[in-house]
Amino acid sequence: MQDAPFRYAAHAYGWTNSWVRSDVQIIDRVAALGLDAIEIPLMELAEVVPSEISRRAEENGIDVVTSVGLSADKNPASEKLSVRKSAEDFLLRCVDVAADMGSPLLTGVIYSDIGGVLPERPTAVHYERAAEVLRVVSEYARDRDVRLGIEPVNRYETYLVNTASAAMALASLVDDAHTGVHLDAYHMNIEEDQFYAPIMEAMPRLCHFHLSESHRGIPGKGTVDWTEVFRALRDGDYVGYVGLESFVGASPAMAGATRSWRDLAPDSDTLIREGLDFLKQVERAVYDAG
Ligand SMILES: [Mn+2]
Repeated sequence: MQDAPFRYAAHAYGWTNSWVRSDVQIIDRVAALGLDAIEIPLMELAEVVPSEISRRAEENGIDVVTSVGLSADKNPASEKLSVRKSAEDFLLRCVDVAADMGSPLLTGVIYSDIGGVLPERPTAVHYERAAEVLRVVSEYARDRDVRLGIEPVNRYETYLVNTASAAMALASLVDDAHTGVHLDAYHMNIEEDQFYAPIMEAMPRLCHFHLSESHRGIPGKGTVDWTEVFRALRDGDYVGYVGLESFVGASPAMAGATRSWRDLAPDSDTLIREGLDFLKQVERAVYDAG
């Protein structure tokens, strides 16, 4: 039997509506649940104090990774130059904060705003605008040892990148090895034909994977084909982070954008504990069989 080369993370929005400075204590909780890393959201960037977070993570012996979703005033694909410039400035600050807390990753919806609508089908111009911003950010991120990850999300959350192949296309347009792709089973369940092939397609650039269930509840209780997910990660020799991402019900910050209003588990500790148990069982079965 061979150990799967994953480091399991949990997203801090499982325990907070929006990150505030005192949320640094969530790190203790994430470590106590047996995870290897915490995923810190950078939406409330002013409340994120890198030195406090990295110290707390180090004390607990876990890693830090970061992700972000952009608001409409910071949309890299916008027709307005000032909005694209705000996106670039914000993402550069995110890279600095990520690097300052020792995160090797900055992933998420970093190419458009979350929840934005377009009255028409996006064209090559929209992708080129997003790529232009990401090229600048990626080059800067390389100098700071942070890898960018483009996370495709479902059609109700972005008009720009919904699938693994669209993420790969945008990453090729950025044309920087430091720009990777981050997949999420929840979004894949809505947009892809299946799990295995898209994960394999993204594998050359895969830098993070969200192990989110089809309803964002406890992994194992929905319709995601987890065996296929782990089979692809195994066959593609993926090494790196995988993360559990769920949101506190009725949270204005993320539940609003993702429409996760109902209670999907008794509480986040239960979701993580039961989900992690289940996912590690599937992981072991798949790796033992391979
Ligand atoms: Mn995700």
